[in-house]
Formats: sequence, structure tokens, C-alpha cells
Amino acid sequence: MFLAAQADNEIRYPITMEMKNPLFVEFPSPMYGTDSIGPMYTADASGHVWADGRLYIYASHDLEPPQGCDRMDRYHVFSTDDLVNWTDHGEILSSDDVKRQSGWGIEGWMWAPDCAYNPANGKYYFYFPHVNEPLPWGGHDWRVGVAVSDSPVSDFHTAGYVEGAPSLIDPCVFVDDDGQPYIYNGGGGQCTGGRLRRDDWTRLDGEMQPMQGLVDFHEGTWVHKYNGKYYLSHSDNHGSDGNCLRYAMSDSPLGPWEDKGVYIYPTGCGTNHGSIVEYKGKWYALYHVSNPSGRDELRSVGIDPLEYNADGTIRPVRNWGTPAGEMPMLPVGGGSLVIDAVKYNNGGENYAYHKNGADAPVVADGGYITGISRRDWIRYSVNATADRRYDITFRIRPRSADTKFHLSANGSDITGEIALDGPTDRFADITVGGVTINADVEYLDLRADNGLFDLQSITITDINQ
Ligand code: FUB
Repeated sequence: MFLAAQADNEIRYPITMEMKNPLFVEFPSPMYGTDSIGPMYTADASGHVWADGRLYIYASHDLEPPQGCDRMDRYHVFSTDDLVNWTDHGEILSSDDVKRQSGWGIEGWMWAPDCAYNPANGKYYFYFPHVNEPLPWGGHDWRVGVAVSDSPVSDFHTAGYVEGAPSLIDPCVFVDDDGQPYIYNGGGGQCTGGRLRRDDWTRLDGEMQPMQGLVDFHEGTWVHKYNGKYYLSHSDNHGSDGNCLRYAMSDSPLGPWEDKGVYIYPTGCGTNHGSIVEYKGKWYALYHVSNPSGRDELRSVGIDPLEYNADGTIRPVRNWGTPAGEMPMLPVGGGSLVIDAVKYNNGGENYAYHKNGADAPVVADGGYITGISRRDWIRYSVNATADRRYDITFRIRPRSADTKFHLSANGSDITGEIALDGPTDRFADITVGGVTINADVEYLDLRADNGLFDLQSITITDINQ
């Protein structure tokens, strides 16, 4: 079903399609090691608005079938003028190009990139982390490659790499209002930043230094400026349901930074990596999810509005779908709230909520959700007014042996794994006692970890004295 643009397995670009979150998955993509065409999986989105006013997204490309992130090998650029119609401009660089053009690098291992525009010479600089060679003790010699073009979407030619940049992933370049470019990279808990030369954006001006003051830094650095303040956002090491995106603020582009907390809760994908961009006077957060594929290494970019508070702090991005009706209050004073399973949040217009593929669970005639299996998830928005403890009862029917699931609040596991024996043809009540739900919680996710089951309701009973 992949478009007129594809004939004899040749895909002709650009291709424009109307798309909603999760983005780009309906574009055609060559699959790894074959001539066949599959869905386009993307991650690590860097958003920029260039002089023509369009929003451009430079993303990593997850190739199917994946082998961890080893086979990520080619970059595509996407753009839009209305957040409705999206264009895939095609491949702009591969590891083959890098090897041929500047003689370094191995196959694959092309991770989260960024792009910057230098008005002084009218050139676009594409920065990408790429492995030069595997190291004898099992590590990797990462370089920050640079490719340069007169166009934002094609004809990039590798100009080598940024000599002296630490062997870390995820480069990002921020250009300040005075035209000074800054470069950052980082992974595995280390984040560094420094200046690029104003007269040569492929070279450092001095050494890159560790960024001070970040909390729980994992990877995925992004720097932007809003109302005169600098913001460094990044993924953290949150384990449950994937990484969060956090941010820190500073009066200087190189810190020191003051952590301000989480602005995107885990999306269920193991990694997350985002950027923040102003487009037509509004701010947006880019991030990635793995809902369409159900696999951590086959990701899809999402975009949602981002809002600031009056003091410049960022509100958590509301990328958790549209509630089915009025949002229920969690009970106080010994009361109970019964959430009907079928009253789950839907996808809404702009949200990255999306159930997995053709096997997604469905609403059954008897008023329950049927066919929930590994990596499916069902979401319910709730209002919580205080930190309280609850007994939580799931009316559930396991349809396989070894069914496992857990409940998360704002992307953090609050029940631990609940294991059930099955199969059975009857619904039964399973209660987990003494679960804390905090006042800032806005949504609950029931996440399937194994097996197959049906869900009728979740009852939350206040047990505070
Ligand atoms: O996409 C490969 C790696 O996964 C990126 O470089 C990281 O930020 C994480 O998203």
C-alpha cells in the first residue's frame, strides 16, 4: 500500500503525506539487507525552522529488522508547513557516504543527529555521531561527524569530524543570538559543551567541558533559548516504562545548569530523545515512542505543543491522549472509584497515543477490553488531589498461562509486576494493597508485560486513616 512514489522497489522523493502522531511511520522505507519496503521508523528528532518558515526534522532512522541500534545507518529529513502535511525529502547521508567521502567509520551506528545553519556563508552543517571503529575492550570510538550543504535537505558532503570532541554520542548545536555556535554531546551519564569556531563550524574553539548541575543525565542533549534564558534538555535514567525527558536552565549557554525536573514522562519506549522548537509563534516538543512497532528499537517521532509557566519553567507536555469523558477524581475519605476499562483515553488529534498494530486490544460486547497482550497499554486520565494510599482491584480474565501486567502513574510503575495463572473463562478480582498515588499524577497506564488477558474495571479504594 506504499504510494505511487514507489515502483519496482525504488522510492522516489520527495513524498508528501497527511500524517498525525506518531509521525512518519506511513512513509516507505527500505528494510535492512533486502530490497523490500517497510514502514519508516524514526527517532531522536531535532527540530529547526529555517528561513523559508518550514519546520524541518532531522531524525535517526531505525531500520527493520533491527539489531539493537547497530543497523541505524542512514538519515532522512522531513518537513512541514502546517503540521498536517509532512514531506520526506529522502536520505541525506549514510555510513557508506562517510567512508567514501572522508575515509572513516564502520557500517551502521549513525545515531542522534542535529543540523545548524550559518548565515555568514549560507551553509547547513549536519552533525552526526558515528562509530569510527569498535574498541578492543568492547566499547566504541565515537566521532562527531560533520556534513555540509547549501541545501537543508540534500547534497550533504562529509567534511570530516569535529576533532577534539569527546568520544560521546548525540551532538547538538545551538547558535546564540550573537551568532556564536555552541556544540554539546553526551551519553552514559556524561554531558559536555563548548564553542565552535565562528569562522569554521567544523572545528572547536577551545576544549569542550563537562556541563555542571544536571541531574540524572543520560543522553540526548538539546539546548534552546527562551526569553533570554538557556535551557538544556536531555533524557534521564528512569527505568520504569522508559526514560523521562528533563530540563535545566541557566543564564549562560555553557551553564552551570539548574535542574527543573521532568517535562515529558516516559512514553513506554526504553529510550527517549527530544528537541524543543518555536514554530509560527508556538512552542513544540519533539520526542519518540515505540507504540506502532511495539519494539524499543523501532521508534516513531511525535510532536506536541509545549507551554511555559510565567517564570519560564516548562509544563509537562500533555502527550497522553484525550480522556473518554470527565476526568474522574481519585477518592478520599475511604471512598472508591470504579474506572470502566472501556473508558480509556483515545488518541485525540495531536497526541502520540496509539495502540499497537493489528493485534491491538478491542472493546468487547460485554463492556470490557479483550485481547490485551505483551506491550499493549491502556491509559486513563485521573485527577489526584493529595498523596494518598489505595487498594487497587483489577477485574481481569487471564487467557494464557503466565499473564503479567503492572499499573503506572505518570509513567512510573506503582504496583510492581502482577502475575496471574490462566487460562480461565471467568473474570476475577485481583487486589494490590497499599499503593501510593501522588498528587501530581495525571494519568494511569495499565501495561501488559506478558500473556493475554481481558480487563473489565479498575477499582481504586482510599485506605488512608
Ligand atoms: O538512536 C540511538 C540512540 O538511542 C540515540 O543516540 C540516543 O539518544 C537514544 O535515543
